[in-house]
Amino acid sequence: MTRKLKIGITCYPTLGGSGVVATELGKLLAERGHEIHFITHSMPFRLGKYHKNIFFHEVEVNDYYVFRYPPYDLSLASKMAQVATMQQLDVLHVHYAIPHAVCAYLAKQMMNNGLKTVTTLHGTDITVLAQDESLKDLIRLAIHQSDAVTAVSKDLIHETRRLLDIVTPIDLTYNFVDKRVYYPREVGSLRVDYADPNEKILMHISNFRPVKRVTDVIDIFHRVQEVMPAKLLLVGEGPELSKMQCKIKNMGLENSVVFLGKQEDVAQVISLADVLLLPSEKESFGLVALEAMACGVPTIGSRAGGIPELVVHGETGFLSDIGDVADMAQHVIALLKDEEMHQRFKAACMERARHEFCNDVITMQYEDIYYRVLGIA
Ligand code: GMT
Repeated sequence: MTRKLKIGITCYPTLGGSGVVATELGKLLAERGHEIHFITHSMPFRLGKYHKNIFFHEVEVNDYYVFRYPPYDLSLASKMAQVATMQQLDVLHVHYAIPHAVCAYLAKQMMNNGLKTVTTLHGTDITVLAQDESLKDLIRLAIHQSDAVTAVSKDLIHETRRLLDIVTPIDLTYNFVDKRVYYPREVGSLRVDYADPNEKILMHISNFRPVKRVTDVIDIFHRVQEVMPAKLLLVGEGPELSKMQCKIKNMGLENSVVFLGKQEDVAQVISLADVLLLPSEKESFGLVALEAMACGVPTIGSRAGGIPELVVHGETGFLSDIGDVADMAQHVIALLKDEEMHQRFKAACMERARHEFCNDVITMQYEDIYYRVLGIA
């Protein structure tokens, strides 16, 4: 029997897809018998109830009065080294190069005992941060000092190589969803709270940052609503919220758009939608489109980054050039007017999510990477 491992995981516990993927991966590895130690500043938001084999170590920041900016990164590196020693970790798996991979490198230097580190790149750490010349060398150092580096799409591997001149190997590990959680939920009774029976539901879920192009979401909806009765449900919160509210008011769409705020049970909420809109400027993968896909909801979006690796144009959704809201609206209308095509797309979505982005397969890919860096065949 292959040896069970002790794995430390660090991620942004309260934020976005990278935190979700890291937490779900930890839960799945724990189910497979590995011992998982989350080392983060707060409890990962998807961790939920008690799980066998999972432990949480809180990073406390030292706010000694001379510090104008309390040094979270140094506290994290010390905590990583402390947990690695106490728990005799085999591997530290960090999600995000900055600062987590840099902290892991520091922890490794402190330990000097062969602790292995794996870094998963999620996108923003490369496509946004690596544009900053002052951070480039630091990100490059973090990548080169990791024993293995993975990225969540082919596009992100390509971008990492292009922006940072990285030539060392990067493993492809697509995002995944747990098929026991993500499946089409029965939402008939909930749906009536948001839409009349003859109305279609369009949905967008994100952190409302500029890269998500949330105003495009409203423009697409506006065009669709001129042709067919529809509602737009917006899930999430973020910096573009006020701008969105203004635009909705100016367009007279207040009665057709509902803000649902942040939602815990994404599978339940997504199951309300007829289509998901994802017109992002940048998107290394687009986890939300996979969550929708697994719940049988096609995505209409942009050809940004890794989205085309996930959404098959004309089979599980439709893709247009970034900013081409007229084309995206046309796709929504065509799909929602044709019930046979919509049902075909829904079935293709579930099939693709289950087979191509299956939690079991991707968890085993990560496991293989851990065994490889540890030299265990
Ligand atoms: O998209 C965001 O703003 C959040 C960000 C994150 O750090 O969670 O998402 C990134 O990682 C996700 C998980 O791998 C990917 O699905 C998202 O595409 C990626 N976001 C971007 O590349 C903009």
